[in-house]
Amino acid sequence: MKSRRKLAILGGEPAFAEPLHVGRPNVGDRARLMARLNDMLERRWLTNYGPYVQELERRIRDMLGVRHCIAMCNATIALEIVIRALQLKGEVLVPSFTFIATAHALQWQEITPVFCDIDPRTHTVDPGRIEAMITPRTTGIIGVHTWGRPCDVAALTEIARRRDLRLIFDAAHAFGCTHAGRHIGNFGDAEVFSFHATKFFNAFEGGAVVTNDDELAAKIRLMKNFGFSGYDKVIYIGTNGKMSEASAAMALTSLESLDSFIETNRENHACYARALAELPGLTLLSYDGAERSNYQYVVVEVDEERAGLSRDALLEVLHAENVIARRYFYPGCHRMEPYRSYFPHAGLLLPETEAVARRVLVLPTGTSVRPDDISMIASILSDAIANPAARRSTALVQA
Ligand code: T4K
Repeated sequence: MKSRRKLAILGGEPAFAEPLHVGRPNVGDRARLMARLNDMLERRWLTNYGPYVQELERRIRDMLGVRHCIAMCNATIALEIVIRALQLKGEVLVPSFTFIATAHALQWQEITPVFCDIDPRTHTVDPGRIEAMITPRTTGIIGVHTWGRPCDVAALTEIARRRDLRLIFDAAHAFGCTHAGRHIGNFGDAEVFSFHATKFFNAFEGGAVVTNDDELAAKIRLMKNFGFSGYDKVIYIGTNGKMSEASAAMALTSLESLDSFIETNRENHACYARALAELPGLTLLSYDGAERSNYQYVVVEVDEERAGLSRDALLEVLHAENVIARRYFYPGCHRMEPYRSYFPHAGLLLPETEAVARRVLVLPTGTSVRPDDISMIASILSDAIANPAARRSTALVQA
């Protein structure tokens, strides 16, 4: 890793000479990765359910204790395929406080995402509000395990059963996490992981569908390969959702470092907790110590009144110091196109989503962030809060 020169905050230069990004990829053992890529080239088997993809699926299945794992090119296509395989149509309930891919995976297939508000304590969809939004056109619910913190799985499962709806979990953030002692991946009709470069466990680009439903798994497996069931036989409409061997090689290499990535994230999170504890108006979201978590997001909620600065002002300060923090998932899917044109008044039913989206600041973590970086980030925040008028401004924050 390149060393970063750190400069005095009060000087003319940013505190970090090189940007410290949210979403910096973790890279496992490079020699192992290169050896795998070399073998792949020797074999001349580059994609279409090659040996690395098969090994990855087997390992994930064993790790999660789930019957089926189908590796995919990314989580967005994986969501689209699951939605299609479950024959969802009409309306599907989904939180607005999520990455836009969750909503787009529905709208792409002309299914209406009906945005449901979140519980402000958990940032996941509020089951208490779901029922009132079910109409005769509703066919399913997509819960999102935001930040890797599980949804209220029991309540959503009960509603889905009673109202005869299909239940999918967008588990893009939740690889390696458990809920009620079981691995995420075992709940609902199916769950979808993302292995994108910015995830703590990455395959360059990638994702996976996991399910305990044999019939659904068989259908998804064919659908991700154009619907081919044999050399010259197509039995479903399908698409190209296949993971490449190069991605699987990266994923297998990441898997070997999974525990150490999680340990680094956990230590970084604890370090942030100590460093931010005394700062007024900043609350670090915690993970349930009784479950296994991947700690891949460091999420801070900013209380503007107590901090004396808004979330966006703090973001500006951080960007000026080369700390590329993010305000996921601002402003909420319902305020992005095409949804804001389709449902211009959706915000009236989403007060908690709107409030949380204004408060959240995501800070850098992962293997490229060290404890002294975290101390520096905390002093930048502390100085900004102590001297709100003296902050350096930047053009990086977009309207
Ligand atoms: N569902 C949920 C709940 C999700 O959060 C996501 C994805 C999905 C579904 C869909 O999964 P995929 O189809 O992507 O598998 C990033 C990721 O691209 C996206 O995968 C992720 N969620 C989302 C939360 O974050 P952006 O628009 O923020 O990407 P970008 O290009 O701004 O990069 C984020 C940061 O990472 C930047 O500060 C730069 C840094 N970065 C990024 C890459 C790619 C690096 O340092 N190196 C890199 O190679 O969406």
